[in-house]
Amino acid sequence: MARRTIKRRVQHPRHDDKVTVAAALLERNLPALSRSMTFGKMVQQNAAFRAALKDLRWLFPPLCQRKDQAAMSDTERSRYLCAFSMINSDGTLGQLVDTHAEMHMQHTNARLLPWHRIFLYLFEEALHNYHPDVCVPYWDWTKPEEQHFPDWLVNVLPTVHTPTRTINVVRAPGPAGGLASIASQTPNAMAQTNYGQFSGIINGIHGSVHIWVGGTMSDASVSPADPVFWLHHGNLDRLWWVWYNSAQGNHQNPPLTGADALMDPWTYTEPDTRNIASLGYTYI
Ligand SMILES: [Cu+2]
Repeated sequence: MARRTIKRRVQHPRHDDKVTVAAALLERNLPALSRSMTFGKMVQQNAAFRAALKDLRWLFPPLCQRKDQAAMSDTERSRYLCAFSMINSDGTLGQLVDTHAEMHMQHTNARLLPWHRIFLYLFEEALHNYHPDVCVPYWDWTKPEEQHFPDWLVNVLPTVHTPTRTINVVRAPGPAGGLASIASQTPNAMAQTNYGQFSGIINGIHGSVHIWVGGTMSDASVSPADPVFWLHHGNLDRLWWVWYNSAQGNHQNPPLTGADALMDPWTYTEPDTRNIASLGYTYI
């Protein structure tokens, strides 16, 4: 498959150029992205284009605004599902599912949130190849009105071909009361003043929701094949951002050093995960 000439440029970034460095990291970490690229991204990654077009702000996508799934319009939902099925067809989703099935210590209390922040970011970037306006939605199961499986996803049961397997998504959601009782632990997590304690409780809620959804979601070797995986992790990522910026969180970072701070198999590190704006998104 023809690769774009931009590939060569971004492998040798000028270190004074944050946008190019970010683009190089992205290129190295999700090679499938070089298969297609939006015009806006091409311009962003090319210093000469950027300089020439600096007054054309509309060409540069603003921060991705990640929304509550319950607040999405029908159009936004169908564009998310369209982009999801496109990255399923092009093989990117399958690669992400296989990466999640590997052992990267991504479910320990300290690594759960930063590792999955990068995972969601790479997924969102892949969606942008098809719909630059689509962002990862979040499923806010802390709200009583969202304590059931999202209706618009009930009949979305894709078949995902990974490089090694074929996964047919299935589910068996538990009773609404079960989800409410899992979610009732959230205020306790948010009240913690220590990252490890916060993340430990969040990790428990995380796993319980996976099991509540059941089927594909209850098995970490296949769970990202279910489109709701990304909405569930979107909510965890959002809660982390809220806690981090709260008085209790007080901008504490996960206690990770050395190899533990490398978000393998990618080249991102824990400090790369600290600011969601520098990863190009925000929560609304
Ligand atoms: Cu996971």
